[in-house]
Amino acid sequence: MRHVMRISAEFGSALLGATFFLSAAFSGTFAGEAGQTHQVVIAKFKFIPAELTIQPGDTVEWINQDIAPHTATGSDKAWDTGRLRKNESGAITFSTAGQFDYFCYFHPAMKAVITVKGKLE
Ligand SMILES: [Cu+2]
Repeated sequence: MRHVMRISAEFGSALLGATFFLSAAFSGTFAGEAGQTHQVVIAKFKFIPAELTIQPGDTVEWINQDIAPHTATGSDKAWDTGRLRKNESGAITFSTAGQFDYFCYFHPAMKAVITVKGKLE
């Protein structure tokens, strides 16, 4: 089962993501509501906030403020921002409800969770 859709690992691809949301909204996927974007900062080897609750169709954007590279990688490896160097960001859109535990591929002790509310389809 596919839970998420990767949009981009590069901040510069944000336009592509915006285009996706626009077309999705017009096709009725989100009942006319475009998803919101939530930011998670990675700093001092922590995801901030470590717990985040969002709605289906919302996007989470991770921004790495550390010198060390990090990732946000689903615990089941179903999704991954890829390697984020300092000041790089990566975005993942979550389209189905559920609890999505994740970690940093380079530093597995770094853990956090995204909870996607809403009805299961
Ligand atoms: Cu890391």
